[in-house]
Amino acid sequence: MPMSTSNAKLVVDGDVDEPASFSFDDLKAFSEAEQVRDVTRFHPKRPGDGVTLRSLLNRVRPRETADYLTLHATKDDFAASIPLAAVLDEAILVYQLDGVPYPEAKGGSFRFLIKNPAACHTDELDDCANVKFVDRIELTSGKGRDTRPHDEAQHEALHAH
Ligand SMILES: Nc1nc2c(c(=O)[nH]1)N[C@H]1C(S)=C(S)[C@@H](COP(=O)(O)O)O[C@H]1N2
Ligand SMILES: [Mo]
Repeated sequence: MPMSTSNAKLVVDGDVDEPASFSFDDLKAFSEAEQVRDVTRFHPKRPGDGVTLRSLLNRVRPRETADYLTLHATKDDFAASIPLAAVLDEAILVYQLDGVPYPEAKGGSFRFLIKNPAACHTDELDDCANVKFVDRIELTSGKGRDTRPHDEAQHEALHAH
């Protein structure tokens, strides 16, 4: 009997040659070189394991025109759109904790994680772009949808609920 299963899928599409979707089992099967074990090395308070953003993109093959990455979370209608070049070697897709699917309480089934984000609303690559409950990564030509807060008042309001 499996210890835990998840039907959740991550779609990676948009300005790519081979749109694809990935399940927990798919990501678990990525090569060891593509895995990022123990992301507390980058974010002490966020445990788990992931795969590199690059390993996902290698499978969908972004087109030359793709220059932004838009992270969508349908669950709470949150989105962040960030320049692709800047995150290509900085981002991780976290998908498991202790060998089972990443818990929703921590932002699962899938959570985007930038290794070294800027403080909230100070930069395009800020902590607010560490999108929880990501179910779609869309490659775009130009900036896509972005619901991140613009100032401290909006940021406090977001964190209040
Ligand atoms: N889906 C989703 N992801 C999100 C948010 C959100 O409201 N919804 N908030 C963002 C903001 S503003 C911050 S600062 C971080 C907070 O991450 P934490 O809850 O792990 O501390 O998540 C980011 N990811
Ligand atoms: Mo934030």
